[in-house]
Amino acid sequence: AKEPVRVLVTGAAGQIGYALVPMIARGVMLGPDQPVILHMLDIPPAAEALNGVKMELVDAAFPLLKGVVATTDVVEACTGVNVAVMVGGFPRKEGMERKDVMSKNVSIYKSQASALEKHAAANCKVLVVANPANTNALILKEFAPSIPEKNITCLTRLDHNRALGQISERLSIQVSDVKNVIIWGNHSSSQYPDVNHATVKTPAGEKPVRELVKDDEWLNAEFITTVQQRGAAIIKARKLSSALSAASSACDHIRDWVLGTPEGTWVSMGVYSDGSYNVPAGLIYSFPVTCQNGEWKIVQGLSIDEFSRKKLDLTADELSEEKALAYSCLS
Ligand code: NAX
Repeated sequence: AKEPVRVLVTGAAGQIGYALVPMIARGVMLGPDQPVILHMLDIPPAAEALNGVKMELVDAAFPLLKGVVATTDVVEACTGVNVAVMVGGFPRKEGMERKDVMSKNVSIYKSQASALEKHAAANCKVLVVANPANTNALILKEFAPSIPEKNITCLTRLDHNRALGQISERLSIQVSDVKNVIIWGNHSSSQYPDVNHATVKTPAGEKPVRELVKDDEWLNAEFITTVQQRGAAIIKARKLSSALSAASSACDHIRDWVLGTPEGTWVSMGVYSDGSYNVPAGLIYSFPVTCQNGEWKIVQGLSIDEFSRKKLDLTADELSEEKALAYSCLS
């Protein structure tokens, strides 16, 4: 039998946490034959609720779940973890300045970075979900210098999946027949959902999405804003932000990273930029990646037209600004 993998979920008493931990315990993240031990962290005001989640995990009698640690102690939470999904953060409340929210999250991610660096298992893979996701991941990277930068990522898979969903709805086809959309840049409304290399599986072989949709005007405008604004549309409808889709996408992100992407398929992940596609190095930026043997690689050589170039640069500019704001919170 396989050794259990220890998976940390921070902010586990929150709404994404509540959707995510049962998925992990059922094997959705790491596979149906991989036992797991869940480490759940939240803050003291949520300790009782966190304990309630632990009780439900016990009650669900998940065969793969070999243990549960529920704690408000960040060191206990981080000790020995192989995968860390960082969902906890400080939300933006009405009337708050961007700088104040940033400053709260910078201090959270700084201290959690040190705890992970000192206490997580070697080669721990980190996924930051909490917003501002790219910049929280960057802060985590800066304050955990001994964790290899390739091990620190942020979630843009939800945006990627939203783009697949929009194409499948538009064409009335199975979502699993659409692939290779790209989310470039920030997990914010400046992201660029790109369909220029996306394809659809048809009985006559793979066809470009543009050829099948036959409506460049829709693809260049409404499609993009729908994906960019989807989070806000969910809040409007549910009076709560996306949770089940965020949890499911976080599982997709880790599963593909650990177990690999299918041949000929790429996914979007926020990763540390090496300057590919002239994106400034030193930002956590969402790129198309393939994964093999537990490592991601940025897909190279895709053509970028002028329309796309502007959009790649715009979202990079926003991330550079966020980075500067985050650094100004450190001093
Ligand atoms: P909730 O407010 O329901 O849950 C957040 C939880 O984090 C709370 O239980 C809170 O007590 C806890 N927390 C706060 N500070 C903490 C700390 N220092 N250590 C540990 N836990 C802490 O929010 P939820 O809806 O679950 O969303 C969580 C985060 O995901 C938010 O930052 C949200 O903006 C972000 N999202 C990111 C998405 C993405 O695609 N990257 C999509 C969904 C979501 O909006």
